[in-house]
Amino acid sequence: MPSTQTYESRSQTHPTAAGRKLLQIMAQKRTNLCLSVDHTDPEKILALVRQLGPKICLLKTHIDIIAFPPTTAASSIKSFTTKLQELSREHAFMIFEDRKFADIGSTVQHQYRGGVYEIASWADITNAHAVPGPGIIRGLKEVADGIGQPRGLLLLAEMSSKGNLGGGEYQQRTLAMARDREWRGFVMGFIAMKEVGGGEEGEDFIVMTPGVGLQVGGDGLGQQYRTPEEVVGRDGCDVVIVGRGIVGADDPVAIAEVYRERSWRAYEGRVKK
Ligand code: BMP
Repeated sequence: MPSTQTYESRSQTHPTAAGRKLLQIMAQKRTNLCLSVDHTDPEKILALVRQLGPKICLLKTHIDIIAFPPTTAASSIKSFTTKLQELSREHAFMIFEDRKFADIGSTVQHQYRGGVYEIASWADITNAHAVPGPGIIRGLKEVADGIGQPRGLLLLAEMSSKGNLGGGEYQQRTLAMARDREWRGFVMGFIAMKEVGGGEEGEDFIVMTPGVGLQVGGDGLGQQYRTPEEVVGRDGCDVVIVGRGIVGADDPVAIAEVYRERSWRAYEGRVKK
């Protein structure tokens, strides 16, 4: 059964600091919309985020698709991520770098902390595949613990794309990995298509779901879209992730409001049941 607890009440008890903060923002701003700002031009991204900041609880980035000017890449990246952080404070949203880490613990530590992106320094939330086993979580957590700010991790339990290998037994084993007490304050939830877990005492995984459109459909490359009502109301997901449905629209602000409103109403319907 989809969770009928409100975001507000979950924000008091969620086992991770990042989760408590996110749920609080969602309740205060009345939004469960995450903007996936899948654009390659850094200036366009900043302009969109300035416009859409008030409507979202979370901004999802793919830092490695952005075309930073090559000669000044490092300083451009730093100034870009600093501006995103300023906007996140101004408009009260969190930042989720959709990095999908998938390597051994030692390698992901470098990828999370270092390189040109220094993801751990600016992204409140990131995600990882469970394929490598628990060492990936341990590695990421060690980096997160050294940051001094709330940092949360989502595990990919299943994907929105057709034919993905997640779900089923893979998801059960990912859930078992997430439940380990060692990272209770770090693993905040899942990328999944419906509610996950909740069967154990004090457990509360935030489920974020991509593949959301205003109607059911696809993109010709495997992406599958469901509506906010299906995702939040019927299947008990918490955060709706929308990319091209907003970024590619003629009027992103108006469309973002439609997504926000429909996703929020679906949530209200769910918690009132
Ligand atoms: P769009 O709404 O334009 O289809 O974009 C979905 C976004 O969510 C993309 O950034 C994609 O990388 C991400 N995503 C997804 O579509 N399915 C998943 O299972 C996991 C994702 O992170």
